[in-house]
Amino acid sequence: MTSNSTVFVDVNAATMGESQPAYGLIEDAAIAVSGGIIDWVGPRADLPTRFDDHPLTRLGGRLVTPGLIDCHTHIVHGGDRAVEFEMRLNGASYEEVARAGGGIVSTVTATRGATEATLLADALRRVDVLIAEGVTGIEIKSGYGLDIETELRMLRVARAVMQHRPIRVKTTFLGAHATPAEYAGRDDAYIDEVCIPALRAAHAERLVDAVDGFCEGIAFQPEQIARVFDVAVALGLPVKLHAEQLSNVGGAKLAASYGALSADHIEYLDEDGVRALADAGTVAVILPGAFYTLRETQAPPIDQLRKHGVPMALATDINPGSSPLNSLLLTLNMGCTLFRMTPEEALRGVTCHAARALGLTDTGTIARGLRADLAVWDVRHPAELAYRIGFNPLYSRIFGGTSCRH
Ligand code: DI6
Ligand code: FE
Repeated sequence: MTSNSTVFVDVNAATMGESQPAYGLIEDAAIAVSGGIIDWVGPRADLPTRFDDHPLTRLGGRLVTPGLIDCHTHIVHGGDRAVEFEMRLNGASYEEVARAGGGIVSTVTATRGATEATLLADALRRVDVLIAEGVTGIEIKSGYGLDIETELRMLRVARAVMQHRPIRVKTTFLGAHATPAEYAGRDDAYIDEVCIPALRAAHAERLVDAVDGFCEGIAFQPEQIARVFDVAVALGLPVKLHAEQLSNVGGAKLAASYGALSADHIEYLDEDGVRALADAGTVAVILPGAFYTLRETQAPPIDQLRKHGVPMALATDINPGSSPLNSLLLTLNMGCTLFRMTPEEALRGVTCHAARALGLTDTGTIARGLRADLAVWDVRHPAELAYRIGFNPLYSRIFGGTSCRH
């Protein structure tokens, strides 16, 4: 019997599997774990006798969900943008901020100047906040280096997080995030001379799990993103895309044409784009943090995504500029309150749909054969997780079957 084998009882399980009953809820459940893998889940009364030798772990009538997954973050970055935040609130325009060296450029400068140790220490502080909220899996992007050496350093730091914390990390190459100052006005040259060589180098060092881009009027056009995605496909890497955040330039359709794991932001997605996502099986990743911080007014087309059966994920988009949001629990509330997602849609958005947005098939629901990555909550109903604002009801987090009390 291994240390991470037990049967969790005195618990209600929101498995996030079947849609009926809501949340896949099993009251008075039993969850048998053998060697860190879920071996059986169901009503305790039906627990098979083959688990009689498993020690019981009693959870006091609490609620258990799959461990939460934050499927879109820029957690690794240098510096911060607090001064820019203050400038804007003192009336400076986005352009004045940019002229003062603000925006993505300032984070690129800070990241290029930061050591791997500094980037890791700063990232771990942000990761610890998510772990304390029951997060067991995260995605971390590059995209603030915009030169080969710093893009690789960012991805090495992202990989290193897993050596320092009990959490799963999927890395995403985002070299096509912005054009650096030294390539101002030469986007295509940047794509060919820096972005694509950096992607190849990251893949050769086994640092990258997926490839992303920022497809927007102020960033890269679909045809430029397509050049990066063609290399990703040739390297056998899945893609995802920041799309339709500030306008509709056809990013989501491009992503869907590549069978993308996800299209992210999508505030300006139209019904044609929704259909394209539905046909491709691409997840819509909803990011209320940037919408809130930038005081946007165009919400994503949640009703159309529902109508066409597009799975919706929710994520913090933790980044120093447009979304300095470090709470996935608050993100749940924002998805409901700002965008009218239901509490069940929101919870699916940070569990089973978030797993799908990362191409993970071994986590995201409480089901036989999946990892025992679980979160135990001092709440009576799953809706409480999205309902409260600034309150963390986590009782314990279980990673690979091993509990850590908080
Ligand atoms: N969309 C965003 O909102 C962020 N990146 C992106 O592709 C902006 C990142 C930043 O402001 O630092
Ligand atoms: Fe982002």
